[in-house]
Amino acid sequence: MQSTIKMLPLAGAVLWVIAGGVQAQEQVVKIGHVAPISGPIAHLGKDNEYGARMAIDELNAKGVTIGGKKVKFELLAEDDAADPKQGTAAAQKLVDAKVNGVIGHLNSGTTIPASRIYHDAGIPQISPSATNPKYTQQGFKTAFRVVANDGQLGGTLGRYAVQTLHAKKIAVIDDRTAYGQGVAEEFAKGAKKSGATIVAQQYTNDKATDFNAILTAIKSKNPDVVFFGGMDAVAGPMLRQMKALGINAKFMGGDGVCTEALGKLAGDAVGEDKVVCAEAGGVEEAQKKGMDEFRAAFKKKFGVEVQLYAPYVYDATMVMATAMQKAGSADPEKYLPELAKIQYKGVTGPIAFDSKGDIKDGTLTLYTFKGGKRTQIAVTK
Ligand code: ABU
Repeated sequence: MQSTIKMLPLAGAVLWVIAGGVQAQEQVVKIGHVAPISGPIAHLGKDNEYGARMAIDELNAKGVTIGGKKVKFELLAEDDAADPKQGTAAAQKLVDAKVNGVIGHLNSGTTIPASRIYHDAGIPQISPSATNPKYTQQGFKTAFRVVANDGQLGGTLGRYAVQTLHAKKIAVIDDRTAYGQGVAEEFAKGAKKSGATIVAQQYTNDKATDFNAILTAIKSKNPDVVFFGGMDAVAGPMLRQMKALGINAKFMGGDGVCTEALGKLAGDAVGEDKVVCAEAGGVEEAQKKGMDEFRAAFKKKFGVEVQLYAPYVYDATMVMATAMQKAGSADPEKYLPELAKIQYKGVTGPIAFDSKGDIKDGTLTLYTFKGGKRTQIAVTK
C-alpha cells in the first residue's frame, strides 16, 4: 500500500497522519511580536523583531517539549508603525489569531493601549522596551516588562546632569509621545530636585525634522544641558541643527536616543562626550561575556549590529517559553502564574517580576559617544 502523508490543521496544533494512523503530534505555540517595522524608527523595530526571531529559532533547534509534547514555536510578527491606532489593530489581529503570548510592543504609546486588549483576552504580554510607568500601573496581571521604567531612567539622568555634569540651566524638549513626555517629566523632576533650573521647555513630534524655531528659543537661554525625550530618528537631525546654530550645551536623552544608530544619524554633531544617554537595562562585568557572545551571534545571523533592545526581546521570549515549560502548558491561563514568579538568568541579567509586572532590581547603563560610537560610562541601579 502506498503511504499518504496528510497534514490536518487543528486549533494551535498540527497532526501528521501517515496512511491513516497518527505518527507524531507536534503542538504549535504562537508567539506574537509587535514593533514599528515601518516609519522613522523601523531600524529599532527590526532590531526587536530579530531578537524574537533569534529566540524562536533557538527554541525550535533545541526541540523544546511542553507537558511531554514536542512543540514548534511560530513567530507572528506585526508592524504597528509606532502608532497607537495601528498598535491596537495589531493587538486585535494577534488575539484573533489566538496567540499564546505576545512580546511587545516596542513603544510605550502602543504598548499601553494594546495592553488592555491582551488583558481582556487573558494573553500574557512582555514588553522588552516600553518604559512609561503607566504600562504596569493599570493593574493588568497579563502585563510585564524586562527593562527599567522612566521613573528610574529620567530620575537618574536628572541627577547625573546636575551632580556629574554640573549643569545649572537645563532646556527640555519632548516629542509628545507617551514615552517622550514621560521621560522628560521624570528627568526635569530629578534635575530640579538636585538644584538645577529648567530654563526652557519646548515640544516637537516623533516625525519632525526641522527644529530651528525651538532651538533658536533655547539658544537665547544659554543652557548647560539640552534634554530630549524622544527617539534617535529625531535626536540625530536635532543634534545636527544644534551644531549649525552654535549651541554648545551637552545633549542628554533616555533609552530612545541611546542607540548604535545615533552616531550615524547625527554625523559629527554627536561630538566627543557631548551626548549622555541611558539604556533601561545593562549587565554587570560578570555577565558581559554572555552579552558579547549574544551580540556576535546576532551579527553573524542577521548581518547587522544590535541596535538597542534585541537582547531584551530575546530574553523576554525565552522567559515566556520557560514559563510555559514550567507550567507544562502553553495555555495562557495555565502558564501566567509561572510567568509572574519566574526566576530567569538571561543574557541581559537576572529576570524576575514584582507584583506590578516590572522587572525587579532593574539596571541602567549610561553611555556617551566617542568617535561616533556608543561608549559605556557606567552600569547603575
Ligand atoms: N523606551 C524607549 C522606547 C520605547 C518607549 O516608547 O518606551
